Amino acid sequence: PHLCSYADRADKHKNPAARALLQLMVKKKTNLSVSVDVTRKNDFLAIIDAVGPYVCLIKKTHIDVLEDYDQTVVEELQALSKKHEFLIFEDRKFADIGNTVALQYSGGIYKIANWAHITNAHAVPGPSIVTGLASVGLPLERGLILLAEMSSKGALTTGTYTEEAVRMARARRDFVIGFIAQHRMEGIGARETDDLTDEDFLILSPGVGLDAKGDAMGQQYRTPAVVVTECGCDVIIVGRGIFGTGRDIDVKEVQKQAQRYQTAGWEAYESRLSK
Ligand code: UP6
Repeated sequence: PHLCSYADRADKHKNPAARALLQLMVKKKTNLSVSVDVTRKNDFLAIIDAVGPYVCLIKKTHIDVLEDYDQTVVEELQALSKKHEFLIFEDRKFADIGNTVALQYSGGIYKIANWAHITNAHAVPGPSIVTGLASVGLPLERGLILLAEMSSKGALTTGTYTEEAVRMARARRDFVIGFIAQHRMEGIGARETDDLTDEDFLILSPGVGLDAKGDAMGQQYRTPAVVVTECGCDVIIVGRGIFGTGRDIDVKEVQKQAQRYQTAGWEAYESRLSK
C-alpha cells in the first residue's frame, strides 16, 4: 500500500476515520499533522487557526497540558475543525487495562471519545487495551493508533515488542487504523495463516524536523524526505519545528513554517509515488 496513492487507499479503507483522513489529505494536498503542545488556551486556538489550511490532522496537545482548560476549548476546536477541514487526534497514549481505558476514553472531564476522531494507545497491556477502547470508539466511528515504535533515543519499542503491537492491530483492523512508527509495518510479525489482503496501516511519524536533529531530552528528528520517501510513512507530525521553542508565539511565523512543512511533506510523498 505504501506504493499506492492516498486516494486509492481512501477508496478501499474500511474504517470511517481512516477513510476521512485519507480523503482530506488528497483534497488539501497535505500529509502534515501539527502537534500543538502549548499550555495556554489562547495560543492553542490561535496556532490551530493559523495552521488549519495546511494540515490534515491536528494532534492535540495532550489535552491535560492546558493550564486553563474549559469546555469551550473543545467547542472552539470543533468549530476550527469544520472551518479548515482537519481531523482531531488526541495523543492520549492510553496504557492501562481494558476497563480502565474505556472509562478514561469516554468519561472524566475531557470525554475524549466525544470529539477526537483518532486517539492512540501503548501496546504494553496487550489486546485487552484495544478491546476496551473499541467498546467506546467503534460505535462512534473512531480510529485507534497503536504505538509500535517511538522516536525517542533508547526507546524500548523494538523487535518482538513492535511485532506484537502489529499483531494486535492485525487482529482488530476494524478499529486499529495504524501506528505511531518510524517505518511501514505491513506484514510485520505475520503468521502463515494470517490474511494480509488489503492490510493498510496508516503510519504517523513524530520526530520530524527540517532544521534540528534533536532536543536536550532525547527527541530525535528526521526530515520529511527520510520519513515519507525513504521509510514510507504517511503522516508527518511536527511540533516545535512549527511553533518554536519560546514562550511567545509568533502566529505569522507559525503559518510560514506550517506551509514549509506541508510543501516538504507533499513533495516527499510525490517522489515516493514516482519511484
Ligand atoms: N511523540 C513523539 N514521539 C513518539 C510519540 N509521540 O515525539 O514516539 C509526540 C510528542 C510530541 C510530538 O509527545 O507531542 O510527538 C513531537 O513534538 P516535537 O516535534 O516538538 O518534538
